[in-house]
Amino acid sequence: MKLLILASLLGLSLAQFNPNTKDGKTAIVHLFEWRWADIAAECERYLGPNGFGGVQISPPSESIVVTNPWHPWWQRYQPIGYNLCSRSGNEDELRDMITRCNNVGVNIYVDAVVNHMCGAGGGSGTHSSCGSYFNANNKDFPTVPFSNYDFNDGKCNTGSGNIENYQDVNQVRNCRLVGLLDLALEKDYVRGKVADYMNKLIDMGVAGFRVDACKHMWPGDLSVLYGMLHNLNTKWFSSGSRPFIFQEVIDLGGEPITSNEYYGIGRVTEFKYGAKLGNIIRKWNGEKLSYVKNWGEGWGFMPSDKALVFVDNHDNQRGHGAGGASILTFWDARLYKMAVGFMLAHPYGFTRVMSSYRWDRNFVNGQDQNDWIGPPSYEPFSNWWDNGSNQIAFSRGSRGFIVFNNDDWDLSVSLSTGLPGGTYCDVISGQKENGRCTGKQVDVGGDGKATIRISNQEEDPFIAIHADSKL
Ligand code: AAO
Repeated sequence: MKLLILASLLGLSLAQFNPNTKDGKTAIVHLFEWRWADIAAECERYLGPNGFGGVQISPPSESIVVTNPWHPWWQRYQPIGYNLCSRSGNEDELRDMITRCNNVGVNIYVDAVVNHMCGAGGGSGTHSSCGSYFNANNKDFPTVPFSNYDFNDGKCNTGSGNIENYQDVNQVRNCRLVGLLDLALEKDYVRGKVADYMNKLIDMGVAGFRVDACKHMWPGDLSVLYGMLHNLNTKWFSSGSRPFIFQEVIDLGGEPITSNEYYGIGRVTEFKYGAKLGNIIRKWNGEKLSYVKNWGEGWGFMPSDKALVFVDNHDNQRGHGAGGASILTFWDARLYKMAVGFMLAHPYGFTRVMSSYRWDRNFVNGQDQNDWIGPPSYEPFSNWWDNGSNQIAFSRGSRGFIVFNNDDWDLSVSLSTGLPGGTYCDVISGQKENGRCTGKQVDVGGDGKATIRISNQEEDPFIAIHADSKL
């Protein structure tokens, strides 16, 4: 009897390590910032037929909408509530995607941002992805609702209220990560609201979660939260299946918080994997490919059945998070393909492939000024400017910018173009030919601004520049 109870307890707790993939598939792909409708089509057209076990999707929860910089990818890591609309699509599109992917044997794993809400400086208003009102100044998030009582600030002991020192465990878990309002997950009420959000997704058919920023939450609180989650939807999963949990904890050594505090309650991201593999394939620090003979635990990684592994992730492919310069990305295509091939072939860990988008990098002192750029699928009408008369300008996201002067006087003004810094060819007065511009040139600064001059005497009193007219 005792043995039976022990077995069932173990069974319960072990279940969330199981990715629930069909036919024992061992790899998933992160479709970073993809739209739900596109993911549904990708599941049917490519991922299902080609043996992918699942997709990690970008956070589906309602987030703040940031306009400076313009709609950065990272705005989705600042929830203002748990309504299900984002720039990837609305709730109906999300449900349709989950259904269609499940129907072709491809699981959906949700990136759950539950450590915090938006940044403390997020302001108040309806600048959110479903248009819901919130007020970051007094920590009021009415759609959940969360209020001032639901945050950790009283327990944080740093002057700034932010995490200042990763060597202090209390700071890391009770203070604000880069200014993000830190939820008090120790409160039953807060856990209940977070569990409701995750359970709604489970009932819709998702197979599990990437849990964001777990280093910043107490493992005990997370354990209770995971225990509150429903079993998976029996339309697609066998009865009693538990949601797969993989927790983002960056542990490259040197800090008091370590991965092993978390792998009792779910899998954990193994960041050492990509950092070391990058060194090996780049042949840095005297590393050689032949050294991977004992790849895995032999390299000081966590146990294989606890690890979620990847060559790069959405943070470190653009200089956020951790891992350093050795991380291989699509920018080093030849080496990157070898690294991904090695990862998929090797038995260590449960593997995640990265699928992202290209953006124009702009390095100033080794820092990419464009590390914020959002996905190309989303090119809204933006950066509107007018002089109250007959001069106007606007951009299409970060892809194109146009200015008109239909006044009887000159236009001369500095404007935000939404475009990455660089020199662009105006495609009204000329065009880009063999890398040169046959018309006017427009210089866009690192801050996206350009000084525009259009005389009212010109034959065509307007200017248009776009991503492909960059010189
Ligand atoms: C944005 C703005 C901020 C602004 C904030 C609030 O950029 O300027 O203050 O809004 O208004 C993403 C972006 C952030 C963005 C945020 C919210 O990356 O730039 O902030 O959305 O919009 C830590 C966490 C880890 C986190 C990582 C980025 O531990 O959880 O920072 N990753 C996740 C997501 C990520 C997201 C968030 C969390 C927030 O994947 O996309 O942020 O939801 C050390 C620590 C790590 C720590 C890093 C970076 O790493 O160990 O725990 O990660 O520092 O601070 C060596 C060491 C390595 C060390 C590294 C860097 O490699 O070995 O341990 O150096 O020092």
